[in-house]
Amino acid sequence: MAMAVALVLMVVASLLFHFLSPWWATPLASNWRQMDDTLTITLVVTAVFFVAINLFIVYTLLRFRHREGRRAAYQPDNKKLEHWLIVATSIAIMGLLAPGLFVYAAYVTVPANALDVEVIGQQWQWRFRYPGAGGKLGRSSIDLVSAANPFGIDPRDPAGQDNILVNNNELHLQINQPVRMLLRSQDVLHDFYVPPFRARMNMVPGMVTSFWFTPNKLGRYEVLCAQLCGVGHSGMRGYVVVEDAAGFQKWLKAQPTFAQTMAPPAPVAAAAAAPAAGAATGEALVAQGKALAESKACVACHTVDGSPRVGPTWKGLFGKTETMENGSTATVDETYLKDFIRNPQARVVKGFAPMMPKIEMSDAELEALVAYIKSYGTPAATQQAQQQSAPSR
Ligand SMILES: [Cu+2]
Repeated sequence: MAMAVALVLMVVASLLFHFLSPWWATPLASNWRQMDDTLTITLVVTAVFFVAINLFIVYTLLRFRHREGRRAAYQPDNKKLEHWLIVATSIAIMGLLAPGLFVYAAYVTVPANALDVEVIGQQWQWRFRYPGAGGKLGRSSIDLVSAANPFGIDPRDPAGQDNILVNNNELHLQINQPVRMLLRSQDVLHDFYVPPFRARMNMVPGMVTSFWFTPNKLGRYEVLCAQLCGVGHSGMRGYVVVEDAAGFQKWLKAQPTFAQTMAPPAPVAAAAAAPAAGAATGEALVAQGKALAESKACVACHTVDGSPRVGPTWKGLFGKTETMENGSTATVDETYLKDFIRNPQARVVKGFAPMMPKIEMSDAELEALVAYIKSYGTPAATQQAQQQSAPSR
């Protein structure tokens, strides 16, 4: 009797939880209503069986409960019942699987007018590439990845020269324009997922996977990595901005082409790289470093408020004396930070696991990031460093 009551309570609680739960899907912002419909079908079919099977058990518990003087009947098989069960479960399983096949067929049939956009995942950041005026993405290879060429585009392939590069975590798309997302990973398994689009796909090192969708609602949506890809996984975030055609074209024009990024540094970048810049540039440099710390997901492992996470906090780090795993010590100055970021596995700080990934950064980017870390250093150390560096410049 207690078991029967427990089962009824479990069924009622499950149904109440479903209808009263605050966790509902985000509003749909793409063409994939079919994904939601498929999920609803799955939920309804499994819910009907869940309720029916549990209530059937409750019925048998009550109907065949122990009574004095009554004996159980032995019935080893019942062909008629077996046939019925086979038919019913077959129909239910077909009902569960068939809609998914139709939706998947649509998911892999890309419309002819779809714009190609490449997404590159790396622990724990996103990059994006669009074809330029030539309409083609140039050849790329993991072997060609370097600080100057983080996308690994083949400089000898003419098709890659006009490719538009977005070396941060914000992707822009045009409303009602179908896009085919071409996904690559530079290290481990990742998964590009924007919940309101309902479309996602794993990113597998060594291959290009793809899916398509049409964003149909203006807005700024969060990108998540949906495959556990290391300690910084939860910080692997980005944004997709869906805007009108004019806004999208304007944004796209402001992004550099591959040829431009490979050209000798522009005067602006050179100024940012020069440490002798004035106070205003110093602030801009710190702001640039902050943006980098966010887009490269440094903040997934390093805090700026003193609380420890996977890596050392940046609060009070600059100027501090760090002890290494092998007992040696080192003062955290600009050279130390740059060396560490450039080659994170070369030495191990005591108390921390050697798990920091190598993130390709240009000299200018590294300068900005170090300036940002420095801005959270101990006040005395920062002042000292400024005094030391001032006369020599
Ligand atoms: Cu990831």
